[in-house]
Amino acid sequence: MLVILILLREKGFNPKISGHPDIDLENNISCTTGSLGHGLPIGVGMALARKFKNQQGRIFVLMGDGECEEGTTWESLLIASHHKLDNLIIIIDYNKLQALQKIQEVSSLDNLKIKFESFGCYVTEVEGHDISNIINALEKQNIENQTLDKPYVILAHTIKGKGISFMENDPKWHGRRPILERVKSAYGELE
Ligand SMILES: Cc1ncc(C[n+]2csc(CCOP(=O)(O)OP(=O)(O)O)c2C)c(N)n1
Ligand SMILES: [Mg+2]
Repeated sequence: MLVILILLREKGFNPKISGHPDIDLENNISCTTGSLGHGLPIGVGMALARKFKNQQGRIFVLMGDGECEEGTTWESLLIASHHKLDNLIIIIDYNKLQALQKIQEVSSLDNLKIKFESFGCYVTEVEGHDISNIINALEKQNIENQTLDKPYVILAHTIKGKGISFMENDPKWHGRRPILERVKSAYGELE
């Protein structure tokens, strides 16, 4: 969530940096999604509207793996595959953690690829830390998905806190604020 706010700032917008993006049309945030499970249904509605209006363009939804536990995910996918929304791209941050716990300990998602496929999606898996992997997967969708008539899911395998040794894969950093010393060492590691 925070990453999206920071990227918007890089693009010249000035969203309020808080825990979650709140609706703020001036700064290009058209919906509030801090409550998990809302982004995909909204994205499905946008993609469907484009189909109805014969509009070009794709809708991108970035979700957490823990977020997939929300029932709205699977309700939305029923609609998305029924309407053959091949203009919908869903990128899953597949870090196997949800806030302060391991997903496996809370409510196992088992094989997420098979789950998405069984809900009528085309699924590809990538290592999610190299942006070129995501770009390749998106280009592949452009070329190969034309005839699939399905939503396209990119399962991006990631490590939470990647690149900062004391944070990597440690769920306690989900919402904890590091002291200044640690911020400095994190900047050092990220160069
Ligand atoms: C509807 C709803 N329930 C609970 C929460 C509290 N919550 C915030 S983040 C989170 C875990 C989300 O897991 P994931 O999507 O995997 O994100 P990650 O922790 O990997 O960043 C939870 C349960 C919330 N924001 N919205
Ligand atoms: Mg997660």
